[in-house]
Amino acid sequence: MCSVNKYCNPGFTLANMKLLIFFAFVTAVRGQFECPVDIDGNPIDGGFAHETDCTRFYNCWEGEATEWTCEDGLWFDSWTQGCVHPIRSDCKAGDYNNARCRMTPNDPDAGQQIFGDVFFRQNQTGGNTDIYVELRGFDPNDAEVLHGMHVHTEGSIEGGCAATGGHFNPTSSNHGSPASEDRHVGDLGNIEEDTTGSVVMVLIDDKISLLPANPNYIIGRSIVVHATYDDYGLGNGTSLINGNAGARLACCVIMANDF
Ligand SMILES: [Cu+2]
Repeated sequence: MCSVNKYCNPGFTLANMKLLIFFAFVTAVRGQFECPVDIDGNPIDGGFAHETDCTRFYNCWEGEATEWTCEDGLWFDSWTQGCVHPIRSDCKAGDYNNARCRMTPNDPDAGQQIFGDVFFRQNQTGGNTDIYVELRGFDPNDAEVLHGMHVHTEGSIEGGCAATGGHFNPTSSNHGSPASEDRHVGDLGNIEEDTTGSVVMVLIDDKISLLPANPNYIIGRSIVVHATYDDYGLGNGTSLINGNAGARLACCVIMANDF
């Protein structure tokens, strides 16, 4: 029943629907939205974004649409079928380009197994890119609380994070802090783990871009999270190249969040 169709999410289950009910309230408008059908004309169940308002969506069940609104300023996300932080959402009504990167540990036998996602959002007219970092698996008992995070040049994690190459640096600049003018485009700075070894952070960056015509376009490149903190080019040794951020804990390829 779930054939190839952009409205079709094979992940939709009754459990998803319970989650969706938890995060949203019904506005009880029926019949305003035509639920999509599959190639055989059978109605497709699931949540579908509103045409112009990312806080609203339609829940289709056996061909019947009910309109819902996300609470707390959250936006509907068709991939997870729930209401999420706006930067995480794939809603297209907001004129944004979206990307995501699903983290994979560099070494499956290492002590710290980092999983999670990094989401990106930029208005199609340009400007800053919003980044939502949601990672887990850092060791809360070691001395490392800050971890350097960068866009690396190559969009491959084949055989581990070494395949990602160096920092994305189209301007041949020195390594620096995200606030510095003299920085690699890929220099996103440090992320900070909490007492449980997780990271939930919003970063805003004025260099990276999700617009294909921009030379700082990052989709198809990679993100690397490092074992220790980035010294922003102010340290010794290879500081002006890599910020002495240490080993590569985890990495991922940046994909358009556009399904
Ligand atoms: Cu790096």
